[in-house]
Amino acid sequence: KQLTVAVVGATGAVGTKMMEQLIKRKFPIGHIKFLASARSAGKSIEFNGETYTIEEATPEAFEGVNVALFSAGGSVSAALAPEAAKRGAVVIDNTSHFRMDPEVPLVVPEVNRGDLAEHKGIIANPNCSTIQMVAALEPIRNAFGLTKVIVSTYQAVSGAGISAIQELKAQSENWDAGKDVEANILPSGSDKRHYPIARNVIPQIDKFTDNGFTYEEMKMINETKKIMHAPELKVAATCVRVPVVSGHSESVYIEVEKEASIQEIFDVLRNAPGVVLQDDIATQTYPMPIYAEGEDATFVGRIRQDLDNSKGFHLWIVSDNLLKGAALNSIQIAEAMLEDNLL
Ligand code: A2P
Ligand code: 11C
Repeated sequence: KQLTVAVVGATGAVGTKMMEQLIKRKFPIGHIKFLASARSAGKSIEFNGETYTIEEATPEAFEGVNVALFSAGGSVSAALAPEAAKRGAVVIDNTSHFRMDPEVPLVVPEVNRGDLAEHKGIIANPNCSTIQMVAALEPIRNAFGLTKVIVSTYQAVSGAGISAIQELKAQSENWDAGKDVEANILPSGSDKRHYPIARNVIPQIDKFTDNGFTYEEMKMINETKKIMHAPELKVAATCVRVPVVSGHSESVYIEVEKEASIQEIFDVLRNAPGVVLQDDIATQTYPMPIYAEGEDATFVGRIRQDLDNSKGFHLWIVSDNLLKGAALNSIQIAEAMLEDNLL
């Protein structure tokens, strides 16, 4: 089966990776179109050795499209994903706009692939920091149960888009040259104050909600419960931006239901789909973002049993936020739907 595919936000940090993944994974493409804002319409874009012209994302652009991969911001998805679905496309949306809609499956294929069958035209791809965490925790939950998760993140700037990557680079160069350092993007383009990320860490990702947690923290809390079908699971998150280009890292404390040994946790993770165990303190082996960048897997290491609670474990989880956290998971959703005759 050859499909007509649209990539919405093709010029962006995630859109570019989606294009690479479609080629790398040999997705069965009959036709493909690249959509972005009016600013980019008419410009050229290379895909698989051929040159295409970027089109403006409009409702009509989705006529005849089978799969529409959206990563152009929540407001673009809000306006155009229903238009694409109305025209018969299956939308795989990388923004947060539809994620908590009960009509919209929120899917990490290794965790809740079965939810895809319930789709009504739109499927949501979870937040990057949520995806890598649930990919690592689901096999542990299956084996030992899971009651509590407390996570602190160390998130790369590419999560905030190409402009944030450029800002980190410019700030680093200006620091080194002794020039003024300007901040216009982080922690959140739409918030009042901006801080440098070069030589800094910022304990704010996205804006604050009324309860004092940020939207990014609430995404990790709410999305984890939805994906794992675990409304009773206790989840707390602190999300922090660090001066890394790509690769989100997470320090995660969990409590399981049944007694488990470190060796049993190792065995479960060694056999988990999409997970690579990197844990050998004798050789200082543990996951780090510069080595996760460009890789498909979710890497887990530094696993320790808590010293006060035998059912408590500490883990360090790292993955490329633009790949498993975004583009790769989106394409894996499309592949799963194709295999399950949902496309
Ligand atoms: P454009 O390059 O034309 O602005 P990033 O997350 O890396 O910042 O990328 C955002 C992506 O979303 C880009 O491809 C950008 O296209 C696209 N985009 C932004 N605004 C719109 C819009 N109104 N309609 C369609 N695409 C948009
Ligand atoms: C970040 N996790 O690192 C965010 C980016 O809800 O899809 C992804 C935001 C989202 O800034």
